[in-house]
Amino acid sequence: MSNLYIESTPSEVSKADGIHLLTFSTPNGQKVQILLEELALLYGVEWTTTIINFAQNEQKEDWYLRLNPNGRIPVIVDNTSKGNPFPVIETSAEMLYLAEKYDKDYALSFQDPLERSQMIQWLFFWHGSGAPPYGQLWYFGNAKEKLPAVIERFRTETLRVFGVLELRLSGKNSDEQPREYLAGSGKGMYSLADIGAYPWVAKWEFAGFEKKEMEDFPNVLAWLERIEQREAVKTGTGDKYQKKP
Ligand SMILES: N[C@@H](CCC(=O)N[C@@H](CS)C(=O)NCC(=O)O)C(=O)O
Repeated sequence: MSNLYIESTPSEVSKADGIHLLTFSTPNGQKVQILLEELALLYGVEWTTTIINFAQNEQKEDWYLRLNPNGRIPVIVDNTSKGNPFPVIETSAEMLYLAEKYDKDYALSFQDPLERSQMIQWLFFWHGSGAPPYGQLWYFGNAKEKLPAVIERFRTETLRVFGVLELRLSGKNSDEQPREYLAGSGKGMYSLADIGAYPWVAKWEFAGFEKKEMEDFPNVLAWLERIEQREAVKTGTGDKYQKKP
């Protein structure tokens, strides 16, 4: 047995023999949940899942920190690789890992190096510039102690980032026409770049933004509508990933 697992590791994790996902259905968890559901529909990819108990801070327990020293979800463990089980942390790295392994027809990623670079740019954009202020807005917005200047800072920054997505999708400044998706030539193609940002942006109402504010981003709203209709998106954000009582 590899030293990745210890006595307290749940057996469903240590005994898994394929791809194993450890998640909780937050926007970060949903990125990887959606991608796996897309890969299941496209290629019949199978995996097993452990829903992490946030109420008990399970993601900070010793056994979990062996898989992800950062103590956050999601994590995937690839038990199909040669040698020891291979853990992958950080959502964007997990998505790239899964796409490289399974998306042989480039249905959700790109073969062309420049289009692939665009996909990675927008994936990193959300990972580095979108999720951090949005996550802090979420945290400070729900904190007991209200710090108006802090909330305002992260609120304004999140709106600014929505504006960046709007500029990209509107096609202004770069393309001649609006785009349907963040990466790819012409109108673009649904890819990891969209899956990375979607579950966060889709929660705008929950995060306290108003319809009137969002009307400044018509191309983002149309992009959300386009993506939310996908079967894999419905499953990846749905009941399947709620902890059973
Ligand atoms: N940069 C990380 C962020 C992961 C992250 O922040 N996950 C949150 C849920 S959205 C989490 O595990 N929070 C629990 C905690 O901080 O203890 C990634 O992209 O994987």
